[in-house]
Amino acid sequence: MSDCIFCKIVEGAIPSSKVFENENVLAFRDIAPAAPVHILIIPKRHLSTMNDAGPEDAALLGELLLTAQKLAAQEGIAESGYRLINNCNSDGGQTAYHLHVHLLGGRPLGALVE
Ligand code: IU
Repeated sequence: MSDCIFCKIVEGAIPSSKVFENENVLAFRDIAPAAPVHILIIPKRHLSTMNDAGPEDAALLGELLLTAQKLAAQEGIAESGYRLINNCNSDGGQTAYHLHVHLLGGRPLGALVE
């Protein structure tokens, strides 16, 4: 999508601190980290929210989670623990409308919801 910042990051038009990339998935460090490790894992193909994923995206959604698992190990937080978050739409706290999974860790994380 032409006005999507994460699509521009995928295209390389906007720089990012990239930690992983393959043909389907990109992962980069969040610009406003909420924890020592804060990585966003996104599909390269534009999906605005979790609501836009269908059965045809099952493998892609699995790849996002398995990428997060791999990056947690790479970042050294697999054993101490981490949290994966997807915020969907306004009540979910979504601000960037390109589907993404947050990988957070490196410190004890507090309550699940405020
Ligand atoms: P949310 O789940 O949509 O609320 O999260 C969006 C995240 O994207 C948020 O943590 C931002 O700091 C982050 N982010 C980014 O890393 N780079 C950007 O250019 C923009 C947002 I815009």
